[in-house]
Amino acid sequence: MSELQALIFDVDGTLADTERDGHRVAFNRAFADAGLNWDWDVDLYGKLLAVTGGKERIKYYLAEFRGEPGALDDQTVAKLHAAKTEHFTRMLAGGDLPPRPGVMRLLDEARAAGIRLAIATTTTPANVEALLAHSFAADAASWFEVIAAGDVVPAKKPAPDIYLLALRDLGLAPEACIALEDSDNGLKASLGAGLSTVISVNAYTREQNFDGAELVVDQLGEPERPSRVLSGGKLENGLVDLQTLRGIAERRRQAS
Ligand code: XBP
Ligand code: MG
Repeated sequence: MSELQALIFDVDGTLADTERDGHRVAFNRAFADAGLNWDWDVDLYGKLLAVTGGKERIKYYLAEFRGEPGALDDQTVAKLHAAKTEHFTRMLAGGDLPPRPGVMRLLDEARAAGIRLAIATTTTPANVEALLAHSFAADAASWFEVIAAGDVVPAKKPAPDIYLLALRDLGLAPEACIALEDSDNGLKASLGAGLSTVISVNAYTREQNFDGAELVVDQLGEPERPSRVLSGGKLENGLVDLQTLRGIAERRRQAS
């Protein structure tokens, strides 16, 4: 089995805290534009996050929270969702959603060390491009060798499909990679693809079940703001860094 060669990042909730003040607000703006008096407040949105993918989430809301399954046809849902994407990417262009602590630090360290980078996400590709360009750097998309996003796979997370696609495009076995996630649905997807996984929780995911993760932290850590480990051992210097991640890969190699 090989040593660590690549990191595969989730986007929403992992690279940046995009859900509460980003996607949620964009959905509500799109609903208002369409003349719908739906309001996804912070609590309700937490419940709606049980389903990944914006179009799927709208349908879930109709079925489970309004008792109107199928009230909007697929084309109408897709149009509503496209308007939401417009709002979301415009918000990102305003620079409103910064990277989570430790993310830029880890990306910089990985790039300097020649560790390959990939993305495996449920979100629409335009959202990933906008987030990387506006919240990271103009050329940040080029840091990632593979960006697997959105509707390119038949089943979204918690299905493993998007991670399997990223692995295929990287040409790597899961043992050579580590996934970085923030949610139970994301963890199910990465574990399903055979990937060791590090979780950085956020306000929406803190209470979820992360059995099977190698490490669960509150955030990836900066020198002036160390990570707090919630489960999975301790960190030498308060940072989820390459040393931490190589250690996880090495332990797996030895256990095999
Ligand atoms: C993220 C999602 C996404 C976003 C919205 O899940 O569930 O649906 O909320 O994106 P993950 P779209 O972080 O596990 O990939 O509206 O573009 O689908
Ligand atoms: Mg996520």
